[in-house]
Amino acid sequence: MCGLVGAIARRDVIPFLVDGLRSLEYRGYDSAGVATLNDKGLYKQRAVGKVEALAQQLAATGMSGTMGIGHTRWATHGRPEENNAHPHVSTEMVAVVHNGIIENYEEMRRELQTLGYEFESQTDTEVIAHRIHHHLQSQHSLLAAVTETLKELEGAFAIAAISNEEPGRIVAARRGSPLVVGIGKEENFVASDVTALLSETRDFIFLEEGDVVDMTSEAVTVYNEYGRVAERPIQTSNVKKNAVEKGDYPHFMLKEIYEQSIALRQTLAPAIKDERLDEGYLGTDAEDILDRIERIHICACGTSYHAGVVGSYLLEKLGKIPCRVEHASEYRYRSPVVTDNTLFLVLSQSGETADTLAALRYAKQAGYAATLSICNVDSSSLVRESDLCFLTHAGPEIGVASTKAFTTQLMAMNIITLFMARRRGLDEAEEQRYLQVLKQASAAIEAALNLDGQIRDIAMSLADCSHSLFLGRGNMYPIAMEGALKLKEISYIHAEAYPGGELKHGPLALIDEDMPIVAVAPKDALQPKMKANLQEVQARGGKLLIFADQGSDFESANQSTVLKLPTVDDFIAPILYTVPLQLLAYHVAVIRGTNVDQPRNLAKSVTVE
Ligand code: HGA
Repeated sequence: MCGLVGAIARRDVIPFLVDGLRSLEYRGYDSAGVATLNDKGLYKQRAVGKVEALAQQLAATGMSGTMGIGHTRWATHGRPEENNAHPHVSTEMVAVVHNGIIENYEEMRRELQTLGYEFESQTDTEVIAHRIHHHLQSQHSLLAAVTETLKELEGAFAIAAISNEEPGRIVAARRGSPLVVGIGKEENFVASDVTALLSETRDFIFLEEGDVVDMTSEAVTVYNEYGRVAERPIQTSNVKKNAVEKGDYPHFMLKEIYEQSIALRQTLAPAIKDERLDEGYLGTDAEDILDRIERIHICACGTSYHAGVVGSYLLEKLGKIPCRVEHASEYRYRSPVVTDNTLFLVLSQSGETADTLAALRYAKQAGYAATLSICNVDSSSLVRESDLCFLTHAGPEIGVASTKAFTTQLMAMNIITLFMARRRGLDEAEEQRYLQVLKQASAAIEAALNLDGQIRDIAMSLADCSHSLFLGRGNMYPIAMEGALKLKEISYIHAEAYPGGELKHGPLALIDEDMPIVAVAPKDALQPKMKANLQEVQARGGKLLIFADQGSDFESANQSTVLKLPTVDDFIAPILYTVPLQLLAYHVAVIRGTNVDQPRNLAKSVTVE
């Protein structure tokens, strides 16, 4: 959340900063700004709203400079107004951009006020600018002033700072929020994410926790948390620039829905070795660790949490291992009891989700047998800090509402389930059968995508409603939760998910002709029960949209519309049934005219608690 970018070169970097912010806009988009140092001194421009508003202002003012920092904001402290937008400036001398939260900002603010500093914003960020300015009075350099300031800050954050006393320098630091340095030729860059830098370089240094980077156009020096020069490898990224472009699709979300078939294939392939699922893919110690595991404890947030719930059903049913799952934001504040030989499993698309990362760090101190992450970003904190990792290969996901990252997490859960199941009686032949089923997931998704036109037509019937219910049973319940989350995230329609059997314990009271019910009801052992639940709805005048499969005997009638998906093995049904729900949410949102890729109040990669 919040994206920051910085550049130092021998050319005008303002156009690059603006483009970089456009790439980072998925992280926050309520206001944006840039600051540069040029012959007129420290100059900043900020605008409320999208980066485009900033771009227009910059074009009008003709601002230029060979170095600068920029920011696109997702407000945590202070409303999205121009005075709260970054960069924040102290005494026309220091400018700062910041991602994260400074937890002790109130006391710092009071202290700075007694020192005579005046505040223009309600942000926690402004204290950083003033503290750096304050330290510059006694320290010999921007690097030293930033380092002193970092000692005083509590919280998780990344910052970049410039000072008009050292116009050829950017100092940036990472503590809890991601930050990457891009290495160019006589120019260097820094950003929250490589996507902002791909137009300029492929060579990156992924900063580690506590790192401070001192950057000129000629040199990059990284200091570790103890203030010592740290050797950090330069890694060459193979992410393609067009992987972060929309191409012919009207929205990233639609592109990413359509990319799922290939993303699933890419996720499965590296986990197979010699025609068998390979535990070594999780890490060198995987076999030993999995041998010792007797329980699994899953933590995640949002969409990843739903993948965790699907995983818990699979792990208990097929993997025969006790498993629990909970929200990462709750976990570490409730004094959890840690049982022996328990694996702590976390899921996060970005690997920087603050709550999940904090849960992992808590768990590492709490006596679990080992930690395992399922993540889409190999350079992320989550991957680096867990003992084992299942890397999904969804490719960059830009739409704020997660799609391909979710279905590839489900694929990872399937594979991990088989790793556990093979220790608990699943024989080789059965495992091979499941592997063949996993290989069919991509084709099944393609068949589901063929329903896109029909789903678009049906979306009209939901577009004017204010509330909706999603129903599922068994492992389709978390898929109903995910469908409801997609709809509310991007269409702003209130959507709630219930297990079908829970309906009569309360929500049935809500049913009338204005409350559409979306049911996920493949032909599985629970379909007869689900059918009975749906009859209870129909008997009360509720309108049904049912996603079933070719083999089931649901038929469209007056009050109900049935869409049929290909029949697949239960094992991959959660992956398949996710797709029509994503398309439904997408088309409803398009009809309602919302900002599909950047829905209000949300941002991707939730790096604040
Ligand atoms: N706390 C700062 C930065 C917000 C942020 O990182 N959001 O994800 C602010 O409110 O401006």
